[in-house]
Amino acid sequence: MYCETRISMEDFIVSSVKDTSNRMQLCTLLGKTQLQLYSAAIAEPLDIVSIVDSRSAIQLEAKDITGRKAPMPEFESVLSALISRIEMHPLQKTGIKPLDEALSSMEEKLCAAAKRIMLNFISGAPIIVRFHNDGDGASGAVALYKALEKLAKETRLGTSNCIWTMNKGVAYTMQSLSYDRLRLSSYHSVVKPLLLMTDFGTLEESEAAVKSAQDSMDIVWLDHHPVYDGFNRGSVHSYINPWLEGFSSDVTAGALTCAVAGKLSGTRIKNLTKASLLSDHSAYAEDEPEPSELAVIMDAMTTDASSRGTNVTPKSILATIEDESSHKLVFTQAKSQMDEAVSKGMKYLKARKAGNATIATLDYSHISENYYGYVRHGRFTSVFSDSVAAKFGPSITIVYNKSLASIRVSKELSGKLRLLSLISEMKNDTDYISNGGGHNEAASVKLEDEYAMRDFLALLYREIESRLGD
Ligand SMILES: [Mn+2]
Repeated sequence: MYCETRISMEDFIVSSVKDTSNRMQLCTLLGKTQLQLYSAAIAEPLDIVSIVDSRSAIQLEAKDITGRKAPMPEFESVLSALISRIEMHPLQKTGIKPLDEALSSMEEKLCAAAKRIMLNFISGAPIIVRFHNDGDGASGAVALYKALEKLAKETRLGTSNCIWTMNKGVAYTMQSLSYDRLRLSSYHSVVKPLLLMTDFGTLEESEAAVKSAQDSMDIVWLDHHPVYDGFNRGSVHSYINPWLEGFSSDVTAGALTCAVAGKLSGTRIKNLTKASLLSDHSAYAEDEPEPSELAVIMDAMTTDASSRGTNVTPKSILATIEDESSHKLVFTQAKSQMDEAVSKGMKYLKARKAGNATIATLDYSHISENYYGYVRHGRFTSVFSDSVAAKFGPSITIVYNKSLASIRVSKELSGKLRLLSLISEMKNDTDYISNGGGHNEAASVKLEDEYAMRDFLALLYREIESRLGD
């Protein structure tokens, strides 16, 4: 009788503990398999627990905790044995040749990022996913969410260690960091917590917070914004940016993140990848019905949440996408608002020539009072610039709103104009630009106050004319 019990007895190592609101702990245990159990007793990372029958165990009891601690090498070998059973999936093709080539040249780095995520997933250590509040950021987050849900089913683990946050704005700030630290305080794990950032953060404002975050978290960072002079990826665990790999912003952060999600679980990512291209006006974007609707819905939901100051999760985005009537409602409303705003903008724009190109300028006050939600300054400028290009050909679209100017440059002009360097020269030569940045095809400039806009525009026209003239 005693012998039988010993045969079925199994040792597990506590790899992660999450405090829950009902004074129970949720423990992730690693042994011959991975297991999650609630515990009324206090367990700590690296505790060895003995569970008589792991299949029928529903709760960890005080008597299960042996009082012995696992040495770190033993924990590591148990974890790596479990992970080696899960194979990485092959890189999925999107069918867009230059994009597939870019992604496959980055495959090794994407795979390393996926493996780093897997480490936390299997060991129950927390993963904070922060995504930029637009369709590109959201597409990557939705793909990752689907991938981790699928993995959870396959490994019989839960996803309570995954924390989803829409990042309002383009920086990882000290405030973001202190919020993340607060949320990590209810977890105790052997493996270091992980912060995954997608589609934002490559700017000087993030430096301090990224640097101090690394005491308590590893960072996997997928971005496609141009790196600035003096950018130092430092000791960030994985920083993947097409600009450092010989490509440009056309390879979206969503495409990178979808590729990582596909590697993790084989979840289908084609339409989400295409939606990210459309949302960010990538040169690889193709107008297909399903991805276009996805892009509009993700743009609309993230914008709406931003304007209300609330969070939107990949789970709620998926729920909207998958429910036929909400899908239709969100899409049609967003689309018709934008169409109306754009045709109004086309009436009020002022056009001038610069070499063979057209500069179209619009005062956003003609638009802003009448539209809420999906129609926002930056996104309006992107959609509006498509209509401007359709009417005038190669063009530069400037939409200004009080002290903020949003600028779009047709692809065929962007190499010659080099918008980012133009903005930084103007910033050095004048005293009214507080900051500016983005991509060479899409950027924004913030002035010290709205009264400087006339001077700014006059100088900008001259600079554009001189660069495009010769
Ligand atoms: Mn983006």
